[in-house]
Amino acid sequence: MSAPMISLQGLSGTTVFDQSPARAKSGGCASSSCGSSAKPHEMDSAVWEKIKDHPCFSEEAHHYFARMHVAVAPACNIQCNYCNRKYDCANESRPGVVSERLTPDQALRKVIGVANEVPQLSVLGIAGPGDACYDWKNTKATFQRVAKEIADIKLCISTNGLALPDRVAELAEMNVDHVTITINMVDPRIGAKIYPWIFYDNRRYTGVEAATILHERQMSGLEMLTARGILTKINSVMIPGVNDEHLIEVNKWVKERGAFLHNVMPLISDPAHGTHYGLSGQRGPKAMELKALQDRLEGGAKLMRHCRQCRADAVGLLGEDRGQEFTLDRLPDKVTYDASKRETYRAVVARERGDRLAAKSAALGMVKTAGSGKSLLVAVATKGGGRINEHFGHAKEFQVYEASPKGISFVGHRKVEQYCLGGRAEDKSLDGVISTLEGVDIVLCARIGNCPEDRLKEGGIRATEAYGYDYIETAIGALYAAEFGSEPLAATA
Ligand code: CLF
Ligand code: SF4
Repeated sequence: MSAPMISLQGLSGTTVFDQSPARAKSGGCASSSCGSSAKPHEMDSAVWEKIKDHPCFSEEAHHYFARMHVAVAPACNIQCNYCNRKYDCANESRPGVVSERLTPDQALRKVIGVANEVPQLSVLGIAGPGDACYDWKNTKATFQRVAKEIADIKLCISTNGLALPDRVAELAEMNVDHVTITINMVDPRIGAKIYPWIFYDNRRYTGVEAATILHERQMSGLEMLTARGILTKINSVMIPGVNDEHLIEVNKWVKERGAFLHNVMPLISDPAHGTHYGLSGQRGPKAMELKALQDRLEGGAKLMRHCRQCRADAVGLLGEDRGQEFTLDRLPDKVTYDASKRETYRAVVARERGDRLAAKSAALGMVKTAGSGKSLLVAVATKGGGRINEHFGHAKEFQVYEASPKGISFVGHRKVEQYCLGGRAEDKSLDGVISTLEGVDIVLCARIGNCPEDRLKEGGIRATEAYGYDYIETAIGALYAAEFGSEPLAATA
């Protein structure tokens, strides 16, 4: 039986949950145990209510819901060696990207403008461009204005933690349910290699003394949030040779203090960004090094593996970037919130989501009974909705899943340069895609040409469009069963 073909296209702007095989053939290039994936039956219902529409706190939700950031908090109270103040806070966004600074009133106009056009919008985040808890006046004024106009939007904040203990009471009062703290160390001697200075209590501290204060404030802020039932996500930047091994200890500490998720992100280090690490040749980890560390962390604090290190003015589903459609000069001077598109979208998603959950459960059963101890790494081209609905040549990223007797887990994503641009395929980009997909066994996409399929094969990676428009887990379950000797599932649940 085929999965129902619900069209969300009219509601989702430029993001298309395209489920039509007919469309697929007509265009395009011719040539875990992850805690954030947990479902209602696997967790406390109050917690599920908090995360079910949050694309960062729930892997499952990130297939359907979008966040936006407003850059209202430029001031920062520490220096990180991976940050250049010319750009935005690299704790929660890619370095090298500068966003449009907004006043709280401008931010409100932008949020309403986006909410009227992007029905997937569920979360407003403030992630800088400096530190949201230090630049508190702007952060608070923005949250208050937005909450008054759009009562059901979730408020989310990201901070380095130094000023956090002073803000916890007000965060709770404003119903901010989701807080991210960047914690890169619990040993100040390691901290001194990451933070050259902090500014605290009207003076500047350096070295181990600075890192000790930062560490104590971070732990205290985390404990205070846990005590109030506010969900916390810990972001850690993986810096090879500096804190990579140490993040195992960090994971233990934050788990003990009630962190909901731990998100280990790769250091992005480029001399062009002018950061200390970029200029001194400190490298970031490779995709497989990051995955190996995340695998070692399984069993500790639950991991987030679907972070996209998005822009500080990001708008849209994780992995897509619609920020440039909503710059101030493109917004009307006066905007009035219209809830209708978001409400209709939610009703459609509720139905689609239930159907996908049933399909996933059937696929998991198949994988677990396949009788093989082996694992399969699968890269999926998707535009959202939990389906294989993107052409190979149009993909800007692949979502990576691992199937094993333990189940089917989302284990990360790999960003790539789009291979096919306007019908023209770039050989150089294809080389890059093949090298980025290192370690992957099979690529699933809605459409792929003979040429890239053959080139992938030469690189030891199989690719197929046979499961185009199916649910991701359904296809992986069928593949795994076919691969390891059990009866394959039907192509759709
Ligand atoms: Fe923004 Fe961060 Fe809130 Fe999400 S992002 S403040 S928790 S709404 Fe999400 Fe972007 Fe990763 Fe951040 S994908 S960088 S984890
Ligand atoms: Fe830069 Fe953010 Fe670190 Fe401040 S907290 S120095 S803005 S990366």
